[in-house]
Amino acid sequence: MILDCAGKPLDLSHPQVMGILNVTPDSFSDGGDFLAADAALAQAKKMVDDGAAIIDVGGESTRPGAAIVSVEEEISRVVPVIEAIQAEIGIPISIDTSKPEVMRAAVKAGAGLINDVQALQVDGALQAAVELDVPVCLMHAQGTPQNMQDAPQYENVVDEVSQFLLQRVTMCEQAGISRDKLILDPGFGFGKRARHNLRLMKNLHFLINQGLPVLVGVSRKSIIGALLNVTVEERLAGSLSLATIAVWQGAKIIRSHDVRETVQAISLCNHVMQVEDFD
Ligand code: PT1
Repeated sequence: MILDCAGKPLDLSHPQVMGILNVTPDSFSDGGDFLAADAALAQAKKMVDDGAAIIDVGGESTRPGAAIVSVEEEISRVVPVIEAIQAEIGIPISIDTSKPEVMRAAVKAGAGLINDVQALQVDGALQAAVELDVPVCLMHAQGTPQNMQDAPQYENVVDEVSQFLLQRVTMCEQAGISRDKLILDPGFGFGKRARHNLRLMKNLHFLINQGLPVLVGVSRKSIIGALLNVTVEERLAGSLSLATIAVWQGAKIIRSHDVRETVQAISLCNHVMQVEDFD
């Protein structure tokens, strides 16, 4: 299955890595647009060399407790970077945003997929996605990054997350986005306790069985820190382990900071999945 991301193909016939390109002041200097875009371009090129199939550009952090960024600020961060990398790399670019104005500016600059941690629930986002006519990743979150870890609660996290995502798929279809443009993501770390994340991971096949490609983002997340008691710099092994568990169940896209290592892990996993049982 190949997704058309504004003219650039994303081959989902085997699992792929989405490289994370954060364009926030704490990632690439600040303010100085050209320098920031230059450093971001270098990192994007490295991720392509390392085997990324898509680059996810984000101008607003969504980690727990992150600050809100204005539309203008977010656009001024992501657009120069998207323009710079779109001109030089051949793989699709996704825009990690929930704001319709940012979606429009980013796709105009060359992004070919909308990655929305609020699943197009912000006013105007669904309409923007319809008009932009690019694939969309719909993610589940309970609450907002500002409050989501305060008191996450579920009766049945697997059912609730799946039902939410399927409702959003229906909303998209009714608005005119065909389901073959949609990707689902349970939203690890977005309003979930460790046990909720673990149940979602254990039962990921349930979401995968709904028939749409599933994206998983666990790279360096605090669930790894909480369970292994490791700092954010020490979370590579944990990230690869969770990525492998996800791919084993059929996840098609792994969002990762560590592209090279993640490509290797999921490649081996895929070899095991694909091997014939007998000569
Ligand atoms: C994700 C994701 C994302 N994660 C998609 N987009 C982030 N589709 C940004 C922590 O617990 O999983 N899927 N865009 C990053 N967000 C977080 C959330 C980062 C939680 C860290 C944590 O440490």
